[in-house]
Amino acid sequence: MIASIRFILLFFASVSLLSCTGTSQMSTANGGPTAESLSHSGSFQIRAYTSMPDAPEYADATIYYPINTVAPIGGVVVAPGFTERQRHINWWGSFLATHGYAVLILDSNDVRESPEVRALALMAGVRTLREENQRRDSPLFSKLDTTKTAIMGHSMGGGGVLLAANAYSNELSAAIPLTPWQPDGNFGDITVPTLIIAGEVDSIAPVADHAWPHYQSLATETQRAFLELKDGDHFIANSAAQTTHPLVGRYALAWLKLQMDGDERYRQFFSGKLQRADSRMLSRYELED
Ligand code: 9J3
Repeated sequence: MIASIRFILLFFASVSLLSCTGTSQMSTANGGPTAESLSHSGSFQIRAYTSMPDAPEYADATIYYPINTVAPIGGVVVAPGFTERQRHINWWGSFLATHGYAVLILDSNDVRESPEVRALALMAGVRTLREENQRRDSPLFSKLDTTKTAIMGHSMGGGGVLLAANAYSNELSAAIPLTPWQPDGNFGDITVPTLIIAGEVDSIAPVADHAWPHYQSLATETQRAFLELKDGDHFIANSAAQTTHPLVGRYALAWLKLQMDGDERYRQFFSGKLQRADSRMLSRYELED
């Protein structure tokens, strides 16, 4: 049973690998990133696997990774929201892997568990990635830069991202809450660069009660950005929301490249002409850098 589930997962991973390479849009002739290249799958071929040591803080997990990278790569851990499973957010796994990251997508132990518990699951995912770099039989053995780790999560998973970053910023490189849900959040202890992605008409985690006060509670010294999609609902960053993937994917990817990898070529996507080109699609945009 377990074996057949794994087979199916790997089968779907290789199907998405084919479609990823098929739609691959790389960069300009001079090799620099473009808004277009960040909005679609990258150039790396990817694989996925599920057989890794268990962590008590979460249930199953899948790690997506690029196979033809040379330099050590950064890692990203992604948590789903209330009642959700990996499949609701796993497009981030294939998308970010094609752009050169190892991505662990996790299932919470209980689909109803609180953001506090999801924060612990995210940090356990961070440890799992670091341990995969040490484990001789892991596909990621010796492939990771374990000083580069980001966390992402949807809704209560995004609340988990904020709580985890508030408590463990020194273990992280970047945080990206996706339409986060967390009442009464004060995240003034976050020092890690944080990009909050929100939806204007989110009725499950209304921006005025969640994402916006979260953003305002961040310290002004913290590198931070707030991206609110015009007419966006609670699910703009989920697997099914394909029309919003190019936009949310581009900002999240550029945030990781800039803030986690320190690649200054990606700063151009957060201000000036390239960012203003998105005005029509955004109901609010803030950047403090
Ligand atoms: O994770 C989420 O989508 C939060 C949804 C929610 O309404 O939580 C209330 C219990």
